[in-house]
Amino acid sequence: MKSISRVTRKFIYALLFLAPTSVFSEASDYNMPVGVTEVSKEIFDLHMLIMWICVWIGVVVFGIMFYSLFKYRKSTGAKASKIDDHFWLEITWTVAATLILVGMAIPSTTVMIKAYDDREGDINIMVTGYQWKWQYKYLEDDISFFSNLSTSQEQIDNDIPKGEFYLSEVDEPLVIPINKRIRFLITGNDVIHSWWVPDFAVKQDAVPGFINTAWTNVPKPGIYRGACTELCGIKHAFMPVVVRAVEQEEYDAWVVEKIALAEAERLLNEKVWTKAELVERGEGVYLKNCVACHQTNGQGLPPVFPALVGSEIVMRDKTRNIEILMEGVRGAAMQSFANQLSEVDMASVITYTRQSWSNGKNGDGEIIIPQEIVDYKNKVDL
Ligand code: HEC
Ligand SMILES: [Cu+2]
Repeated sequence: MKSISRVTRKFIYALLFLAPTSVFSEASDYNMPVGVTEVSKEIFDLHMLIMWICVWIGVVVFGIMFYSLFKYRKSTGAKASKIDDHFWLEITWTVAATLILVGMAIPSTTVMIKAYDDREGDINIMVTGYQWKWQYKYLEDDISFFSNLSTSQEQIDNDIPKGEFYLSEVDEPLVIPINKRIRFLITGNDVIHSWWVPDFAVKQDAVPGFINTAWTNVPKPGIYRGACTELCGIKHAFMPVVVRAVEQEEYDAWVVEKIALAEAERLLNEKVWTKAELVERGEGVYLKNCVACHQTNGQGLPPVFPALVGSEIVMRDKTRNIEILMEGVRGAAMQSFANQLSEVDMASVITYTRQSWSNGKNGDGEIIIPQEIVDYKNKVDL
């Protein structure tokens, strides 16, 4: 190898040994994250093992190939030899390849069986993907809520600097206790989404009509962030996953508080509401649930998302207005909000759209009180 300078030779060594080592080290930004759970660590180790096997196969195969190309090149007078077949050589490379494949299949199957174990968890949580948010239902505790993106529109529009967790923050994260087996039952409400938390090595498609499972057991408290990883419409990038893993006591306290809050919410149905109170509450509900499509100013994005400003239904057809919100519109992005909003929130968001912008002035001005939503639910037996 006299013709290759020392520098070039060093460079080739660096490429062969150092580059993969640094790229594939645990700390590298270019590598897969290691994660925090046992399964995620095993998946990482498996990935490294298979990666190195591939790297070395590549080194050997390309090494022999380039060496032969160089050594036996035509300009040095090399003559091609004529070999038809070679019994033992062929047996050897078939057996060697089979052994390598089986050697890879054993550790990967072991890890996969563990990752896809769908036995019941200590806590079982139903995860439902909606356009564009996640719903979490704790099956044992009867807790259910939505997790919405909380990054402000100003940040998205570049009107103010972006925060540290830009597009990776939500109003209400999923809360789970550490050191417990948590099983997720994952499905979709409208289109296919995918629930992904890299630190748990959990990534599972959320398919309408099917329930896929995943599980985790998080050893250390912390906030873990992920995202929807199935292209699910224009706001696909706006439905992050945030999981808060806490100590058992903190989790128990959270459960008690959530149940109390839900009860307080139910009691609000009996309160006598004024128009101003409904509108004020409704604005918050609207900003959280409706602006993605109908926009803050109620103008929508026609022709796909209709304007609520000047809508006949919103201004004058109370019955249909309630019905649309409760049932959704089949085949359109307008989903049913019956299970997403409490009766109070439903009444106030409808009232808000009826009173806001120019609708209050031009419409019939009627408000909707929570009891009307309760009555609707009783009538159609939701
Ligand atoms: C994911 C997008 C999306 C979200 C979120 C959404 N809507 Fe809609 N909405 C639509 C679409 C699309 C239609 C048109 C449906 C059709 O008739 O084809 C619609 C129609 C409506 C209509 C009927 C308007 C008319 O004149 O026909 C009302 C009222 C309405 N939405 C209110 C709301 C309210 C209130 C919210 C929040 C609680 C909301 N929507 C959230 C997409 C959305
Ligand atoms: Cu999605």
